[in-house]
Amino acid sequence: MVLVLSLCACERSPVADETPAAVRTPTETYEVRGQVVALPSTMGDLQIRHEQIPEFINFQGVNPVSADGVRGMKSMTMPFPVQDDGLLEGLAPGDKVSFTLAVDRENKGYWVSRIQVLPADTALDYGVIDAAAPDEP
Ligand SMILES: [Cu+2]
Repeated sequence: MVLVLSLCACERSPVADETPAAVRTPTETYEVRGQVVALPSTMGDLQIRHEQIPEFINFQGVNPVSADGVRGMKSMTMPFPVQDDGLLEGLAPGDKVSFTLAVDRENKGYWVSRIQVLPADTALDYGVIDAAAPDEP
């Protein structure tokens, strides 16, 4: 396993943004719940309205607390690159989902590495919505 990983590292592009997410190693992963707002299109990435991520560590290595006392990343609607387009199969706007957010802090990148549709009657709790990232389009 170690050998495979080091071979991958040798083949990596030196430019972080050109490295497919699938061959990057995340510094952190988070299990997050939310709702699909829009599928990827020519306009951009998969959009998910996600619940608060209390343990989130930002690119500066800090687990922030907002002025109104919310720890980590507040609930918001934001774009997510996906590790593999296969993850999007059968996914539709409005679906409630559980997903793994992978973060590579060193290269300031993040992506969805796993996604699973939850039952439609799943109750989501968005708590305090981030005003800087408006929830409604
Ligand atoms: Cu967010």
